[in-house]
Amino acid sequence: MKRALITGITGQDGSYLTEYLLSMDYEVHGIMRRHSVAENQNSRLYELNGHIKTYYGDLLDYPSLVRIFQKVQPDEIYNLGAMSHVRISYDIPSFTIQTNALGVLNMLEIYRTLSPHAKFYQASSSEMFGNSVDDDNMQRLTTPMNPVSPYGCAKVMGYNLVRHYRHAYKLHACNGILFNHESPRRGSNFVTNKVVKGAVAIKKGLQDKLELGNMDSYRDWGHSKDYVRAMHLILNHNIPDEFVVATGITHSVRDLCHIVFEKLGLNYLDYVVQNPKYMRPEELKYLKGDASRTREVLGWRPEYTFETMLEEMIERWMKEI
Ligand code: NAP
Ligand code: F7E
Repeated sequence: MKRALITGITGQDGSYLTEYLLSMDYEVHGIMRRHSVAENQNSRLYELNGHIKTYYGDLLDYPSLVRIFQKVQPDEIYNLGAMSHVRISYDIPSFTIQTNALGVLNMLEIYRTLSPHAKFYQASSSEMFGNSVDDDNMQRLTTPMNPVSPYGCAKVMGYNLVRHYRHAYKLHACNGILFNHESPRRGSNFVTNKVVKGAVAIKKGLQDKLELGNMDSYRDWGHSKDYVRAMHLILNHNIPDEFVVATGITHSVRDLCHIVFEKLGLNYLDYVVQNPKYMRPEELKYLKGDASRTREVLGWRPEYTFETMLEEMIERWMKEI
């Protein structure tokens, strides 16, 4: 039985990855932060109670990480823990850089000293590219990284540290550069779930307007369930390496609103208003990822489409609101 250790297990991806690994008979261990409302700290993991082992820890708390590594002795390490909200990273830049960059360094140091034979996956992000776009309007491994947010800057540091540790210490450490991925479990302050939740509340007569920021940025949106399968494939490829995970299809925030409201029989133009509060000091305008190498080398394919993913998200809020 393989033993996996997941940081960020309470998050969107952490919870889906846990379910996926359990379905393959892994023993799953996860690092959880203390939250003042105890019910909130593992709300995405309720159904897995009794099937996983969790430990209080923090990427910035070196002693807790050492203790957990010693106890678990993992075969596979998935470092998904991060301050993952790009707009909020402008508000709390120092915490973001510490968690998303120095947190990776902490993990790598403990990995190389205590579990050097394990495999290490780092949750890298398309936000690292910033506004760099290749001539064919896509981003790929060779696209220059010019981040435009504290979040993106920290992720570039984490990405480079993983490559450096792999080369310097001959470790099986790899990066997945994942483009945006969503699900019914997505935080409701990310744009997809915010739009779906708001549109459903409007449909049910509980809300009049939906306030958004920039509606003219484009994102390559996939489903978290498909992307956690890619994480496992990347980690278990015989050569530790970098891989891009994306759908290769891009939509604007405006398209997103149009599709979601239309599915509910509404016209978004009647309800969506812009509020400068949700604008960013510097916007990443356009993302469209080239995952052709990931498809060819790892045989990865997404199962969800943009539309089936949004339908699943609408279903969640129709039940919940
Ligand atoms: P998420 O739902 O926000 O989950 C983030 C997880 O990190 C949560 O479990 C959170 O714990 C934990 N965390 C935050 N700060 C921590 C700290 N200092 N120490 C330990 N754990 C900490 O994010 P996600 O969508 O699942 O994303 C997973 C990873 O992939 C993140 O690293 C993210 O940056 C990266 N990524 C995401 C996307 C995407 O589109 N979803 C794309 C590319 C890369 P709490 O629940 O206690 O806050
Ligand atoms: O914004 C625009 C916003 O916050 C998407 C993270 O998972 O993916 C995610 O980062 C777009 C941006 O995701 C609102 O300006 C408009 O252009 O859903 P988001 P993100 O910033 O792309 C990357 C790959 C990650 O790695 C991150 O961890 O939507 N937008 N109006 C808005 N965005 C939000 N959140 N709220 C609005 O009201």
